[in-house]
Amino acid sequence: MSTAPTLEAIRYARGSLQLLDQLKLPGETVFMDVADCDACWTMIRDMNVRGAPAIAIAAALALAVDLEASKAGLSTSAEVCAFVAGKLDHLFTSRPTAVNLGEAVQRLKASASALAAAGASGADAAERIIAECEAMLADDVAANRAIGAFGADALCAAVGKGPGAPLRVLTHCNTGSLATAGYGTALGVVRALRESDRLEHIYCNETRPYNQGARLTAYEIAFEKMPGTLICDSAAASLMRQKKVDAVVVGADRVADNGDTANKIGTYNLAVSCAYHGVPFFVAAPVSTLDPSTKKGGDIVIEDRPAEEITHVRGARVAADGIGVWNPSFDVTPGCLIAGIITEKGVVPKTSNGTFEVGKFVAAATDAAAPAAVAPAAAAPAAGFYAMDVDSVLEYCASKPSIAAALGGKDNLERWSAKEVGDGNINFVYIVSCAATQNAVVVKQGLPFVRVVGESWPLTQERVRYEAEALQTAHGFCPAHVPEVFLYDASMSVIAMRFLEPPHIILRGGIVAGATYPRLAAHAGEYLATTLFGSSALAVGCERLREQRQAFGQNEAMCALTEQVIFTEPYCDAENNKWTSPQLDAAAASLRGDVALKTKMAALKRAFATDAAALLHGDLHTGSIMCTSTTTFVIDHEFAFYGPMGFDVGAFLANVLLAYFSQDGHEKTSGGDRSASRAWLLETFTGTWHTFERRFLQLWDERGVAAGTAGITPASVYGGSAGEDALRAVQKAYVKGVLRDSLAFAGAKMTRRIVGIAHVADLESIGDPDVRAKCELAALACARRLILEADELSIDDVAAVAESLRATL
Ligand code: ADP
Ligand code: SR1
Ligand code: MG
Repeated sequence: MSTAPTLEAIRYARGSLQLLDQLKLPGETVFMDVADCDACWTMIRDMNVRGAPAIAIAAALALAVDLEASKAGLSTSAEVCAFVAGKLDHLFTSRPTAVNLGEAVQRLKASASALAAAGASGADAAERIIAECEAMLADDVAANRAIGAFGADALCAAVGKGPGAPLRVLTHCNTGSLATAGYGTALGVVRALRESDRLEHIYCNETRPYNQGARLTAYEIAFEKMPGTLICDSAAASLMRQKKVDAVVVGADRVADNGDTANKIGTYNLAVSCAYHGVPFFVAAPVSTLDPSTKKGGDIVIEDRPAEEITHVRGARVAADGIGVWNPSFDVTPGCLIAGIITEKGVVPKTSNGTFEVGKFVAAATDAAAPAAVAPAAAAPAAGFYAMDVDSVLEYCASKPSIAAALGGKDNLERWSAKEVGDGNINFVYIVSCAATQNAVVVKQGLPFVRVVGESWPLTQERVRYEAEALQTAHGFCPAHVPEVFLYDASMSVIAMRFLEPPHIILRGGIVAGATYPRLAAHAGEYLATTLFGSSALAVGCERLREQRQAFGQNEAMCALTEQVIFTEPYCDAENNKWTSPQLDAAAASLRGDVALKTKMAALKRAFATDAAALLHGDLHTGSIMCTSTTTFVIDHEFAFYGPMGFDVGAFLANVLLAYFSQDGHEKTSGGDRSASRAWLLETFTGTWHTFERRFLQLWDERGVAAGTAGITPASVYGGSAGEDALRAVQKAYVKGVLRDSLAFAGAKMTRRIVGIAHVADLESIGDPDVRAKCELAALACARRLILEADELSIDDVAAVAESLRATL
């Protein structure tokens, strides 16, 4: 056994011993000289060898040194096995937190036991163990290079600056060649970025109190002439605030099953700052540092370091005499603050609740030679995201001044409580209330999947931004019918808004129960007219409309979902479809063969995708409306997009008609007379359209001309009575077009609620399937006419069609 592997392990220091000598602390050797196990134990304990991977390799090489010296005296493999176990058990006590050390100890002990069990000779067993120790060195460098490659790509993808744009990265402690066998873990990622011309700047924290960043990382950076800057640990947040950091990458001493990560003290501060500033925070570590047997960060034992590390600098006391000292060696960063854990087998995927399943990853990584799964970028939650529950939502609210203020301040924190009331298909909704002030807020959180289906249907959390913006825009246009938003938190995918207090209930629920809402048509018409007109070119002009559309974005995922579940699936043999069977089997089959309907559906889908006339709600059914007998509020704008006005109007009308066709079912199954409900629903159907039309044209007259919408409003171009006539003609054609679209979209919406994935309680709550099926067949017949005859029908015609179809029930 030569000393070469040990020197190779510190190849970085080799040419620069003099410089390193100046950097070292009194008594510190900085690099590991050839050592036996006893010396190695001391060097690990005294931090002369630091860095989780380097500790493991140092221990292995120390074992090799001792084994080489003693092998002649070990005549059987059982003796070798006992020798190895004794040395390793002792070495392990030098730094029990270092998971790589434990892993190396277990691995080498297992190899020795296997050799003994296989009846190897003592000499053979000793040689094989020495070879395995030396191989760990080469393996570590190879693993680090793989970490570097995966990490460079992961950081670039998370930062999203675009191909080729270099990154400004911040790191903590030393994770480079001086902490590993070579290349480094987190610093390996930085090296890989640099090697591929993707590093603009590397900042390193000095890493108090032992200053590994200032002494070692800074040394490595300077030695390789990287563009680098040393900062105080306490300057990191300011650097982020000045937008000088694109990403942070650190190493790890131990990663628990849920992704909680123990690393050098100060790491947690960095992660918290990153979450606040929206900077992706990564951990880079070999698979050997992942420790699924430790379930969570709280289970990791943190060692305290000597007080002198803080009270003294180079032997001289700098702290006041008599002061107490707390000097933990590590802290634990919760998995939810970590954007990705980079290993030599790929990036550990994040679960939908924002943490990790490290054990699953390790099992896959150790089973397969190929890299394990890399986290899918599209559905990965933002750094800092975690899925809340009724307890954590309280802490969350306490941390947000705007929410705390809405609850009446934090003085009564202990009297806050929360319940989850989400009854929709997509999200989680908490009502947080204060028993002392009687105030309440609604906190809505979007998870990266469709709630009603589960994690198998991922859904981007970007939708929450769309919802927040659309809610705020709609509130601006129509404050009487849209709740106020207090907060939008991108990293947590949270919207906090006004709680619509009892007796507000979901409109659909009220209708199913037999209630009527005399103000609904007026309120729905007002909401539709003000929001659709206000966001259209009629109000803002063509140029501004284009700017607004671009600024808002596409809400691609939600539009794609709508296209799938409304325009496509009901007319195909799709797995998601469901209907009252066998009663509706024939009707569902005939939809799939209905060429006329399919042709219209293709045109509607095209209009949905291309007619970007106004900012729509995008999902305006009666479950998206809360009301009392005198008030009406529209909520749940997560499907918002710039689309055809008729899509929103049609959605509302469709749901009123579905409610209308369900009334007979309720009458037959639950008793009672629903004739008043039926009459009110038809009045609401026609009344909503009439209110919308009247108010829309009023707004056009009042504001359209003033807004200078030339080309859309001929009066503003031509003036005079000819211009006036032209304006009226344009207006008439415009609203006729909106009605045509509205009826056709209404037909599509009715159909999908009967044969597609998501049904409505109006029909679903009719217990008797035969009765329900009859209502559904009448609604389907009405829907077909709406789709095929949208061009010819007036709103009153449709009411008459509905009445005559209902009479057949
Ligand atoms: P999803 O997007 O999952 O459909 P919703 O926005 O429809 O979620 O909200 C789900 C439920 O939460 C609603 O049906 C309603 O009962 C309740 N809710 C949502 N917003 C409010 C609010 N502002 N005030 C009172 N209750 C609300
Ligand atoms: C997967 S279910 C999708 C439906 O739920 C929402 O409420 C929308 O109506 C959407 O179409
Ligand atoms: Mg919803």
